[in-house]
Order: sequence, then C-alpha cells, then structure tokens
Amino acid sequence: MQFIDQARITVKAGRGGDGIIAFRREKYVPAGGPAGGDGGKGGQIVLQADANLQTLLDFKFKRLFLADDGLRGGPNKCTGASGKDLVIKVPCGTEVRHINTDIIFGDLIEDGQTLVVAFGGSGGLGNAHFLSNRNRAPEKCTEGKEGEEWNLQLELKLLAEVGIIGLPNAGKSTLISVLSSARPKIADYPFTTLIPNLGVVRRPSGDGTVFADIPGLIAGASQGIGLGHDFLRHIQRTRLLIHLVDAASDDPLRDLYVIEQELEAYGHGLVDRPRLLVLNKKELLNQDCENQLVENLEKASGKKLTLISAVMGKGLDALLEDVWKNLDK
Ligand SMILES: Nc1nc2c(ncn2[C@@H]2O[C@H](COP(=O)(O)OP(=O)(O)OP(=O)(O)O)[C@@H](O)[C@H]2O)c(=O)[nH]1
Ligand SMILES: [Mg+2]
Repeated sequence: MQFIDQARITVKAGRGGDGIIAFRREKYVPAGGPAGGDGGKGGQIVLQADANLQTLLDFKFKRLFLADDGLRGGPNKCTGASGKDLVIKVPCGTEVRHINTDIIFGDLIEDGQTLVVAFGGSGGLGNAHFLSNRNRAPEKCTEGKEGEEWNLQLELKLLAEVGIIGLPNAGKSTLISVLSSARPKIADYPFTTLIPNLGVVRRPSGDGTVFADIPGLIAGASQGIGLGHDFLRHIQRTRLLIHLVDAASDDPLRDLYVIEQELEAYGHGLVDRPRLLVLNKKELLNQDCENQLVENLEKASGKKLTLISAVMGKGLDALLEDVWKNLDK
C-alpha cells in the first residue's frame, strides 16, 4: 500500500435555514400578530481523530464534504431544525491547515479528539422578530447565512516513536524487517526505499512500538536534495532515533558526520532528539578493524556505540533493550 501522508479536501458547513413570514390565524382572533419562526442553524463540519486509521488514503477518493443545511422556520414561531453535523474521521496525528493561507486550524493527536473546521451558517429571522409599535404586521424576514467553506490540507506525520536513520544502503530497511513484520524492499543499491516503512516492534511487556525506516537522508537533504527533506519532517515526532552507520562504507566516520550535520541543519530541535549510535554489518569487520573503528566513532560522537549485524541477527536484543530504556526515561 502506498503511504499517503497528505490530502486536500473541501469542506462546506450547512447553510442556515431562512426565517419565514407568517401570521397567527386563530378562530375569533381577528388580527393575529406575526408568527414566522427563525431558520435552524446549518450543520458544522467536525474532524475527529480515530486510532483505527493509519493513513489519509480515504481522502484520495472522497474530497468534498457537505454538512446538512438548517431547515426553514415554521409558523407559530417554530424555529427550524438545525442541520446535522458531519463528522469526518482522520488518523491520530493529522494536522489541518488552510490551503491558501497555510494557517493551521489544529492538530488531532489523541483518539476521539475533535476539531470544528467549518461552522454552519446561522438561521434567518422570522417576521416575529420585526414586530414593533409602528409595524404591527411586519412583512419582513431574513435569509439564513451560508455555512463556512474551506479548502483544507491534511497532513499526517508519522507517529513512529523510533526513527531509523542513516545514509542510503546502511541497512535501515533490513533492520526494520528483522525487528518487525514489515517487509520493505531491500537491495544493495542506494535509495531502495522511497517512502518510510513502518513496523511495529513488540515490547517484552506486550504492547507495540512503531519504528520507521526513514529513507533518503544524504548530504544536503535539509536543503531539499534527494528525498530527505520530506522525510526529515516525518521524524519530527519520533522520540528516539537510531542512527545506523554502515561498517562496510569507505569512511564510516565521514558518514556519521554527514547525518549529524543534516540533523543540525534541519533545525526544529532534531539534533537534541535522543539518538542511539549503531554500527551495522559488523560481521564484515575483522577484530582489529572493529576495535579501531569503534574507538574512532565513539570518540567522534561522544556516544557509546552498539554493534549489530542486521542480516545475521546479531546484537539486536541489546539494541532493543537500549531502545526501551530510552523510551521509558
Ligand atoms: N553484510 C551485511 N549486509 C547487510 C547487513 N544489513 C544490511 N545489509 C545489506 O546492505 C544492503 C542495503 O540494505 P538496505 O536494508 O536496503 O539498506 P537501506 O538503508 O534501507 O538503504 P536505502 O533504502 O537505499 O536507504 C543490502 O544488500 C543488505 O542486504 C548486515 O548486517 N550485514
Ligand atoms: Mg531501505
């Protein structure tokens, strides 16, 4: 399934019902007063976060959402019925903004959270409102107002708690595939992965944690080179990053710097995000090389290095233990 994280929709709240002109007609009451009721309010458009939804895919097929109009007022000063609100379900983590102005309407984070994005028009006034001493039989009423109409941009940021980052070919997809049931494409060329893959990794306690394989980070990603910028956005909400360095690279130390620099250049507090430094493909190193490399990387980063081989399934338990420890902090 394609990962869609942006959608455009048009929402239109209901129009208010019109007020009406009517007069009281009762037996033996010769000149009944004005009795036209007000129109009902138009229904509003409400977005609601739903934990069962994972994507904005639904909005590819349905883009226009209309709420019901309010009904006309009735005789005997009866107010018309209000239009029913239209509730649209969106995944948790959806951000809503106005397309033309980029004004943010709000974020829907928690399951069940709601946000009114278009208010219904108010109902018109019936002629009962216009009774005065000078005019005992007003022939005047007003129309209901149009409901609000907006073009909205929905954006879903990944709600992964753990993001796996690293240069192309570092083994990010391999790692997520051995940790979870995600089955991304894996190949020995860069940019195999074009969209983030999500995988759920079970904790010892039983509940799952979402990991994301974030592809396409290269030098210049923060300036929009490659795929990186798009996906840097996605890591904004992760709580922990796993920075994967390829032990088989010509220069792992340079690789480390490239990624660190991109995180810094992107801003948004990404460099301050807790990060685990992990060296992958360790089975390709002989012992001397390994010792030297570990020493260099640890010195350069000031972090403790975890060694794994995603392909051989080595070092993964220790890595996960670190992950849980960090998330529970
Ligand atoms: N020897 C060895 N090879 C590995 C290991 N992990 C991954 N690889 C290989 O490295 C290559 C790249 O792996 P991917 O998982 O596709 O790398 P990626 O980081 O997702 O790459 P992009 O999607 O292009 O960014 C593949 O050929 C993998 O088989 C490992 O632990 N040891
Ligand atoms: Mg990949």
